[in-house]
Amino acid sequence: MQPAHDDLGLVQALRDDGSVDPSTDPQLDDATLQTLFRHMIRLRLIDERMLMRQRQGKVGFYGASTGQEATPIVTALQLQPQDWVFPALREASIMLVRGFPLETWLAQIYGNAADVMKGRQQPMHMAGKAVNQVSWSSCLGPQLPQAVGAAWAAKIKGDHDVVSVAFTGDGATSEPDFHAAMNFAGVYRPPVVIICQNNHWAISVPSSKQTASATFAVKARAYGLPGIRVDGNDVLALWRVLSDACGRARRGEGPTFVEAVTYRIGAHSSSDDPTRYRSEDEVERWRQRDPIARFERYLRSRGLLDDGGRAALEAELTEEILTAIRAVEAHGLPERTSILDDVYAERPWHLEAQAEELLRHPPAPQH
Ligand SMILES: Cc1ncc(C[n+]2csc(CCOP(=O)(O)OP(=O)(O)O)c2C)c(N)n1
Ligand SMILES: [Mg+2]
Repeated sequence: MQPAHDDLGLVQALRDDGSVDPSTDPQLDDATLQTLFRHMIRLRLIDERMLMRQRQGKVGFYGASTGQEATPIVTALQLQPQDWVFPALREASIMLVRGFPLETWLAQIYGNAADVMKGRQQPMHMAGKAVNQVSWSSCLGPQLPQAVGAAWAAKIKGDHDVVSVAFTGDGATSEPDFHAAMNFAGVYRPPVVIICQNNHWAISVPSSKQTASATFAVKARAYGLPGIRVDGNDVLALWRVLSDACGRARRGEGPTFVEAVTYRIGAHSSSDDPTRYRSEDEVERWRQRDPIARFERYLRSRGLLDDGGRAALEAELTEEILTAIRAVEAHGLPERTSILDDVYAERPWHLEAQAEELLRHPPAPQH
């Protein structure tokens, strides 16, 4: 595919009947296809379990990726250990694909004594030094200039072969940081890939109210970088587009902006009720284009999956997830006085006094 694929067309590979368009087929081997499927199912099961945990009051907040599994999972499989990821709300799973332990990842959602961040982050702000993944910032947008800056630093330092990948939602493209990042990327041409997951909604605001541009991809033209629009529920098309974009960055050929067209099947987060602003008909239309179901049809048509294999995979992954959840839930809250740690090398007298005062009060009830 040509790098300057910046028309408004949608790159697709998987057809509805489970066959593939040969002109965009990345021709992945069986093992890669199965790895992709496994990670997507794993993410869906984790989301299901964690939303239940949120409803049970075990965790405060959760933001699921249901319907949007393809983009983070395909991205993760393009990355090498030295690459950096600057996510938005729905890409924490990239850490897991890159080998981050599930238990440590889950502990960051619980924020309990098992959490390496000592419960100081909000849930869903997972980060991992070992996998070069930075926590997102809660406010929309800052991860984009951060990623472009990290890529620019790599370029200046001569760290060839280090790619930064940044994510944004459709809504966050209205933030000044998006425009600053795109402009900087266009001018300085660092090795960065900026991916917009256009899931059609920014909580209750539809993407039609977010921009007057015909697409999000077309915005890249104004900034002088290639913009590509890809079916974000089509694993094979994503592979084609994202391997191209990461390859270009890795070879020093500059940045790419990718709009992945997808849909958030569930609520924005555990704090949202989407029935108040969108129709069940719309959701149902997108359920028909579920990225996992579409991919599954393809795997079955290639003889790589059958009912038995599907059930065994789900049982195995469910067991893994429940075991990890149980292990994390066995921990209590972090040591209360740890809130005073990590500011000074040694705790000074006034923080000692605060620690003593804190301990004179009874601890908060545990779940
Ligand atoms: C600067 C800022 N404004 C508003 C919010 C509240 N907020 C959190 S998520 C969100 C919607 C984000 O939509 P989008 O960028 O499309 O990402 P999605 O959640 O759909 O993946 C909003 C408005 C925020 N976190 N930061
Ligand atoms: Mg959105």
